[in-house]
Amino acid sequence: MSDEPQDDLDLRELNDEELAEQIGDDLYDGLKDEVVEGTEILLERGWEPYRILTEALMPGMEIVGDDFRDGILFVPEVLLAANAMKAAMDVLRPLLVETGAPKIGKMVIGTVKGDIHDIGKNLVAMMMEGAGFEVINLGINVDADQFMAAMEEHQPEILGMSALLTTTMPYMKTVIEELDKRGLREKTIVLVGGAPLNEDFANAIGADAYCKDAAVAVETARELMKRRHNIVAA
Ligand code: B1M
Repeated sequence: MSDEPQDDLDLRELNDEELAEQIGDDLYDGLKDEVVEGTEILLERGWEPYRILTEALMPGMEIVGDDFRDGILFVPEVLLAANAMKAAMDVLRPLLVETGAPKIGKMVIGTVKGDIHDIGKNLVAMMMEGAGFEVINLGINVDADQFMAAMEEHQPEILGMSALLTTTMPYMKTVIEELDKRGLREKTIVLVGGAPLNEDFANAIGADAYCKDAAVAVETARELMKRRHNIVAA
């Protein structure tokens, strides 16, 4: 992103704020090793994994998204940035999911049919695991039959769906209708998320909640599980 040659830049010489910004720049440039190194340095300096995600990695990805939209970046560059983001998430994953707590619920999650964006969905999966949920991550391009097979096999309390494209988000409704047909809708908490969604859309398709980010997904899941237990106990 910057015009300066970065060849001999020592990331350790940067202060926290500069390093967070540099990680964003390196992410934009698809420099996987540098993004991983910067992430490790911030961890060594005591940054929480979620802070690294939200203050270093995600701002970088947002600029990638804007420049992709504006025709400044193209798919190959965005793929490199996505790979760098995934490599950093691999470093953070064990820290985000480590929990000795007993499992508090189960969630099946996937990116819907026609859509291959998985970074946000994987982040939600990690944060949910970290919060004590068992997560069955079905991956990308998941159709209604695959969702239903997983619901029947794993019997989760929660179904999570992700969509990043305006063309794929309507498919979430198809999945909810299928859930209904099989008599599973009433007993399932349906959470949806992804950049183009909003609360009105979630209401319109009959989901239980729209989650704007991974932290909200965790809070919402906890809250709806609590309510459900209270109803069952009452
Ligand atoms: Co795509 N892409 N992309 N892309 N891509 C977007 C989404 C786009 C907004 C870029 C743009 O134009 N500005 C645009 C969509 C426009 C639209 O429909 N409105 C777009 C497009 C057009 C496309 C293609 C069609 C491009 C093309 O081929 N011409 C193509 C589609 C392929 C397909 O899916 N069939 C395509 C391809 C790709 C890549 C493969 C290159 C790559 C994906 C790599 C991968 O994921 N493995 C890619 C990327 C990386 C992006 C952007 C730049 C970044 C997405 C991302 O990872 N964000 C994206 C621009 C953007 O969103 N600003 C873009 C970081 C991530 C942490 O955030 O995913 O929003 P996000 O997840 C958040 C929340 O949304 C929420 O929590 C997450 C964490 O806080 N959340 C959930 C998400 N899922 C949830 C599920 C839940 C709860 C919360 O369940 C309970």
